Amino acid sequence: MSRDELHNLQGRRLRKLVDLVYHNTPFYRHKMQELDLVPDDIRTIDDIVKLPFTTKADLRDNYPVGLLATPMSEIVRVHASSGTTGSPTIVGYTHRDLEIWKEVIARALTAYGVTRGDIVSVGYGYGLFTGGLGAHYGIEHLGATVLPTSTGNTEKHIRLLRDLNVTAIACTPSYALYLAEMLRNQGVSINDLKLHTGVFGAEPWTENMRHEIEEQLGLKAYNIYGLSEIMGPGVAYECNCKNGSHIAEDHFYPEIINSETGEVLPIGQEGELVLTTLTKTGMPLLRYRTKDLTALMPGICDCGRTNIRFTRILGRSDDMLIIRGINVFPSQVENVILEMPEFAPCYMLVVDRKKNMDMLEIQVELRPDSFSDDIGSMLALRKRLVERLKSVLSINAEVKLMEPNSLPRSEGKSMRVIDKRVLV
Ligand code: DLL
Repeated sequence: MSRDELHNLQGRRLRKLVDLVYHNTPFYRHKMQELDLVPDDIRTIDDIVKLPFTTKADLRDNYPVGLLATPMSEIVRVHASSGTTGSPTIVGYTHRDLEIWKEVIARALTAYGVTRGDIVSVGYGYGLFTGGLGAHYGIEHLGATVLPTSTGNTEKHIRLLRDLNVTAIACTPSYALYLAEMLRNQGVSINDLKLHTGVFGAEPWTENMRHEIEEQLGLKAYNIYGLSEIMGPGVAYECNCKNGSHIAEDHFYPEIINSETGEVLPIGQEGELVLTTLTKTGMPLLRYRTKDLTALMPGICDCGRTNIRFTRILGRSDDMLIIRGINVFPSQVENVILEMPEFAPCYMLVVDRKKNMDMLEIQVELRPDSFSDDIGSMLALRKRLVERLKSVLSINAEVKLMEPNSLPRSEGKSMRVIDKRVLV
C-alpha cells in the first residue's frame, strides 16, 4: 500500500474509532468534552494531535474494565499486563480484536521467513501475559505447527526441540541465552537442532545480544515488539533487513513525543512512543503513552514494506535510572559487557544510596574460560571494564566480577536492576 493510501485508511479508521469511544467510553467522552472536541472535529489522521493522551495511570484509575468500549458480554478474552513497573492493568479483547492480533503475528512470522512448513516452539509464558497465547494463535493462523512449551520446562523443551526438529523459537532474548547455556550443559550441540529463526521480544535487547544468540543457537534472531495495553506481541516486527521494526500501522498509529512537554517530534528524532489502536473494539486506546524510547525511521525499507519502522527500543523513560543526576540505561551497560569476550551476557545493576550519594554496583558474570584464580589478571580485567563503563556512562561504577553461573537466570522478562534507594 502506498503511504498516501495508508494515510487515507488510517484517517477513516481514526474517525470510526473516535466515534466509538466518544459514544461508548465515558472516560474518553469526558476527556474530549474537556478539550471542547466532538467526533466531527476529527477528519484526517493529522487531526490525531487534537486528541487527548492516555496513560497507564488512566488505566489504573479505571481498573478493572472502565475503558472498555463494548459490553463485557462482547469480550471473549482478558489479559493482564505483567506489572513489571506497577500494579496490573486489565485488557479485554473482542472476537474481532483476536482476529486482528492473529493476523499481525502471522504477518510478523512471514516477515521473518517462517512458513506453514515450520514448527515453532513458544517459550513465552502462557497465561495472563500476552506473549504465550498471542504468539500461539498467530502461529496457528499462519498454518505452521505450534509447540506450546511455555516457561519452566527447559529440560523437556530441549528434548522436544531435538526430537521434533523444531525450526523456530519464540521467547525472551534472555531466555534464549539461558537455553543456549542449558544446551551446552547437557552436551547438546546446535548441529543436533534444526532451529533457523528466533522471535525475540518482551524486553529490551541489543545488537550485541543478537549476535550472541545467533551464534549460540545457530539461528537468525528477529525482534518482535508489543505491549498488552495495545494488543500484545505483533505491534511491530523486523523483516530480513534487520534494520528497525515495522509497525503494523494499519492497526496501530505511532507518534513520537517529547516525554516532558508532550510535543510531537518529527520523524528521526528520539522520544517516547505513543500508539493509537485504530481498529480495536474491546478496549481501544487513544494516544497511549508507552514510555518506550525510540525514533521513527525515515524512508522505505529495502524489503519493500511501506509501513514505517522504529529503531531498537533504547529503554523506558521510567526504567531509566538516574544516578547522581545522570541518566543510565541498563542497555548501555549490556553493550559494554558484550563488547568484551571475557563476560557472559549476565549482569545485574544494584543501585543504593550511601551518605546521600548514589552508588551503582554492576555485577558481571565471567565466562567459564575467562574465570581464573590469578588475582592479577582478574584485577586487570576488572579495571578495563571499569574504565570502559566510565567512558560510556559518564559515572563511576563499582564492578564486581562474579563466578560463572552465579547470577539468577530468568525464563520470562529478566530483572536486571535492583534499586535499593529510599527516596524521602
Ligand atoms: O511484553 C508483549 C510481548 C510479548 C512483546 C512477547 C513481545 C514478545 P507487556 O508485558 O505489556 O507486553 O510489556 C510491554 O515490554 O512497553 C516494552 O517496554 C517492553 N518490550 C516489549 N517488546 C519489546 C522489544 C509484552 N522487542 C513492554 N524490545 C513494552 C524492547 C520490549 N522492549
